[in-house]
Amino acid sequence: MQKEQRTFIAVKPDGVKRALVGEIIKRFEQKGYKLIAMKMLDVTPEMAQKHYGEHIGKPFYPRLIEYIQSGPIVAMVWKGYNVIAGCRQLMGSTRPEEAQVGTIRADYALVQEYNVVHGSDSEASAEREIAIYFDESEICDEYQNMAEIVDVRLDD
Ligand code: DAT
Ligand code: MG
Repeated sequence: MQKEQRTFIAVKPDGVKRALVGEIIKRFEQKGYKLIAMKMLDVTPEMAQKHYGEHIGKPFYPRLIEYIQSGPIVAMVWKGYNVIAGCRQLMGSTRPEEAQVGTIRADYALVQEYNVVHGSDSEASAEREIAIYFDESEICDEYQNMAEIVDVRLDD
């Protein structure tokens, strides 16, 4: 069965400051996922608390909230077959030192406190996180990407 999903991806403030936005987007595009929304923004305290609500009370929570507000992020919605797990795979483990070589976090990050990219971990988190950062009217899901256009032409 086709498992078409949406996921929320963000280039975190350290990724933006280090000019890794294009590199990170490139990896998801090359895989074949479809970019359906994107914007740069400063995360507000309310957004930060909603985003990381599951971590409230943990020792690293205050620094996590401070870090995600330490500069603009690039927020995105991606769509595709198994996109949630697929993006997590391309991102690599939370701890860059445990991430597989070739993943974003292994290639570009040293420590989990600054791991350059966020990606939703389940369908429920994806929909919850998308709603924090985007209104449904901002999502451009109507266009066909080249893979779909080529498929249609070849079927003619
Ligand atoms: P992920 O971002 O891989 O989904 P997570 O949801 O468990 O990981 O945690 C969110 C972020 O919080 C993570 O990207 C980095 C930070 N973090 C997690 N565990 C941490 C810890 N033990 N010490 C410091 N920062 C941590
Ligand atoms: Mg997480």
